[in-house]
Amino acid sequence: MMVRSSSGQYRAPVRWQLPAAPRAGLGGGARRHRYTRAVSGANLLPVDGLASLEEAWLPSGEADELMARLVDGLDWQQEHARFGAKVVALPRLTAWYGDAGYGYSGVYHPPRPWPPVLDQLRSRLVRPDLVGGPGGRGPNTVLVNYYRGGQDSMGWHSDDEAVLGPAPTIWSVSLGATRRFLFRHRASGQRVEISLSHGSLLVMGGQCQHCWQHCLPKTAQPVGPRVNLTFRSTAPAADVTWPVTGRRARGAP
Ligand SMILES: O=C(O)CCC(=O)C(=O)O
Repeated sequence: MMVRSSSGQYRAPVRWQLPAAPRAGLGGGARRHRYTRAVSGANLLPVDGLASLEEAWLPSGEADELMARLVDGLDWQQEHARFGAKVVALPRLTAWYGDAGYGYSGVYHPPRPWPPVLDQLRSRLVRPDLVGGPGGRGPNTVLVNYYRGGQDSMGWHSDDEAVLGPAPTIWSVSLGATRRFLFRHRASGQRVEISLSHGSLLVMGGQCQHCWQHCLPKTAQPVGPRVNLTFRSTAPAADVTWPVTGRRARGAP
């Protein structure tokens, strides 16, 4: 397991080895690691993928202002997804912008011009020291999710559509209420739990999307609204040449 350092070199992570306590109910020897603190630059995943978290990526004043602008200014949509014969309203509002389209669970977002505020944010994500940072190629699309309260959520899924490439990098910026975010290893069921707070940046890369799923569970706690932006490097569907592995069931309530 290697992590990219600020000098661009790869090194072994040193801080993710927390005690692994067996938990009842997860089955198959699955284990849960809890992270109470972000470790910038270190890999949060014990195997098969990269994920790094910077808690105060945006200063809180800037994050407050950005949240207010996005909540008021974006063109939020209530999407409906198809799961077999069932059509369900997704438990969140969404907006999509960028140079390519994107589809999942029967939802399709066509390409849409960047609002300047999101284009500026995107340009700040092109940093060689971010885990999974793509030698110069930054994000060209963003999916924005608006969670109005604790009952809004995102179900288990991976961002592994062919248009995201064989080793997708996902840059995830969170604003507003702090929420739990879980990873689950597809083969072993092992889980990793983190908290995504106001102004944080989570970067997922390497084989993370192929070997792990992730979700944002509902909570019974009274929590305020939250906006999450997942910036992606998305190829036009016509340009996709790698094998399609995508298995998608995002957002089931
Ligand atoms: O809101 C989040 O933190 C998760 C978003 C997510 O998983 C996605 O958009 O694919």
